[in-house]
Amino acid sequence: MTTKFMILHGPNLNMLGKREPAIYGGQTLEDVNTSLMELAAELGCKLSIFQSNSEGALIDFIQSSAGECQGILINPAAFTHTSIAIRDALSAVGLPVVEVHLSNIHRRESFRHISMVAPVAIGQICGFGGDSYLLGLRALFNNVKNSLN
Ligand code: CA2
Repeated sequence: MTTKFMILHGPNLNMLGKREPAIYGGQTLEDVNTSLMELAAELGCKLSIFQSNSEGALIDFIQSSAGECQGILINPAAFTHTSIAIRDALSAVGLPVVEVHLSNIHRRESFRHISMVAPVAIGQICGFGGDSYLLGLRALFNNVKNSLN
């Protein structure tokens, strides 16, 4: 069976490349998704990609991953810092989770230093722009591959 991962983008990430390039870079979300799909083809895995500005829609998508995929790569965006509901959904599905951020949340405002998701993730990658996602997918892939061995 081909390994499949869920890629989740949280609120406002649909504006990537269109606003605030000094913080989030010039790549659009489509660019990020294209580079993820290229890496997935190289690794030999499948991706299911979803972006929403709505907390409930993100939670529904996370719940739908049970039995459908082997891991979750998520940039919860601002919900990182607020959403116990997203954390609970991730925890409930019991799949390996990698949290990614474009910016280095630890060198920004103090409210961004706290992540509700980090305690239920196997790891967090931040500060590398679109490369955070690619590094995160590699980390998730290796984690799942090694746990199957
Ligand atoms: O650095 C990241 O990836 C963040 O998850 C981005 C979130 C922010 O709230 C987190 O603290 C860190 C914000 C996403 C908003 O994305 C935009 C993209 C372009 C223009 C405006 C917002």
